Amino acid sequence: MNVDKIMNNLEKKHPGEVEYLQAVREVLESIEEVYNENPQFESANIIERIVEPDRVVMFKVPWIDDEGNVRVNLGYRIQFNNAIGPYKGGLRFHPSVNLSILKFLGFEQIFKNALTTLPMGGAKGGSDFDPKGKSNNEVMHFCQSFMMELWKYIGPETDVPAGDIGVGGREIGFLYGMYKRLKGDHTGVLTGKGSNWGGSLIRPEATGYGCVYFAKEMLATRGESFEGKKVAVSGFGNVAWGAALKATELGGKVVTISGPDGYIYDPQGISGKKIDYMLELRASNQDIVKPYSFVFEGAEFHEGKRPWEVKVDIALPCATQNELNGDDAQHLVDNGCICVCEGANMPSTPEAIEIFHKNGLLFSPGKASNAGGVATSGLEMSQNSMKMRWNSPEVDSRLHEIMRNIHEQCVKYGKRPDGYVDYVKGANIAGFLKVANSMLDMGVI
Ligand code: NDP
Ligand code: 2IT
Repeated sequence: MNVDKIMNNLEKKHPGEVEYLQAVREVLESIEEVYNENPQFESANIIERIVEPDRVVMFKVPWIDDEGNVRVNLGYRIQFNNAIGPYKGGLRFHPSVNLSILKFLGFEQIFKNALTTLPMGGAKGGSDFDPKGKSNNEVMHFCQSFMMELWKYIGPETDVPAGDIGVGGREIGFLYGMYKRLKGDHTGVLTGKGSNWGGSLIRPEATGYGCVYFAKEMLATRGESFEGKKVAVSGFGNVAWGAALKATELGGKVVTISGPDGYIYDPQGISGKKIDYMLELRASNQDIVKPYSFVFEGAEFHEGKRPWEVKVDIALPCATQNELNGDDAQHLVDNGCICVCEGANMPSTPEAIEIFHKNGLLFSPGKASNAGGVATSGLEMSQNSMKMRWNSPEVDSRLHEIMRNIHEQCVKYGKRPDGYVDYVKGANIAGFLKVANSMLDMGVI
């Protein structure tokens, strides 16, 4: 495999799709060796078939705001690969959403979902709709209009969307309501549903919990744990919230959260009602963390900065892609950080990852350590199919087991002769082999 040649061709076909090209390059570099050792992949042209989505659905979403103005947003669903199961992945509502970002997320989702051990293919979707400052009614009207188009392409055995940035329980409710009305079915077509109408317990917590369970496994390989460790978390949304809860429960002290406006440093630790307050901040639709510093004494707000300058033992980036660059990584290393475990998708830039690897940090890519969210979505699908409901301990223990299993797969394929585990390589190889071998089994389709 000639990675540069493949990337040059891809760049010609998809110029300027920076995030998508970044995600593809990382996977290709990781799997190069395994790919070359298995000529059957080359003869079936697996690479060209895996880097392009099966299909991209793009549509316009007209809706009317509270002042009576007609607004138009773009809607997308990228069905990337369904070799191992129905298409599965979240919907993101954020003004930055474009084809490149959704293709990178859909591509990552293929390998992430393969790692979960559950039968789910990869997909992603969303819109450039900005929930910031919108009323409940506006969000509802937008979601309803979005679903009026999307419902034609999804189904419990075809494609099962869920939440991501800007899409939480409220939005899933509005989307599901419209699907149910159009189709007349009460099925497991979306995950992250309310627990009264088919949602799984623990799904809201699952991504953050899973990320911390994964970090716990990594730390254990060096005889370490969360007990007494200082933890930097970025973001203040669904994933950051779950990660803060579980890291605190395991004895860690979470000292930061962040938003697009800057970060909060709370030296006393973000625990108990301060974590509950994160939910209020998120629900305010205001896109800022600054108010935290007015509510809790002793907390500092650092405008326009990222939390990676704080001295911590463990970093959990849980906000968005490319939010931790080479300089940030060097700060963490200089401050003695031992573990960086990604809760978001691709938050670390390639330069940052190189610095973590060079300095021997425990580093895990999102596709391994944030897989707990989609894994629990998979458990929601199982419960829906069985028309059953598991209790919280049952779901949590399955989630924990899945995260342990993903960690094992990463160690199996990522352990170097000197004992250092390259979790990026491990995750990419394990995910790739499962999907590529499945594609071989089914012929050229
Ligand atoms: P939320 O919408 O609940 O929260 C996202 C957080 O990131 C918010 O605090 C958001 O603020 C902030 N944010 C968004 N853009 C920026 C930016 N440019 N700079 C700094 N902060 C920013 O989303 P989630 O918690 O669900 O998602 C967070 C990350 O986790 C994403 O990368 C997502 O893909 C990933 N993920 C989510 C899963 C899930 O189950 N929800 C599963 C696996 C991964 P605001 O929105 O107000 O701008
Ligand atoms: O990035 C992700 O894995 C998610 N946003 C969750 C997807 C899902 O289908 O639960």
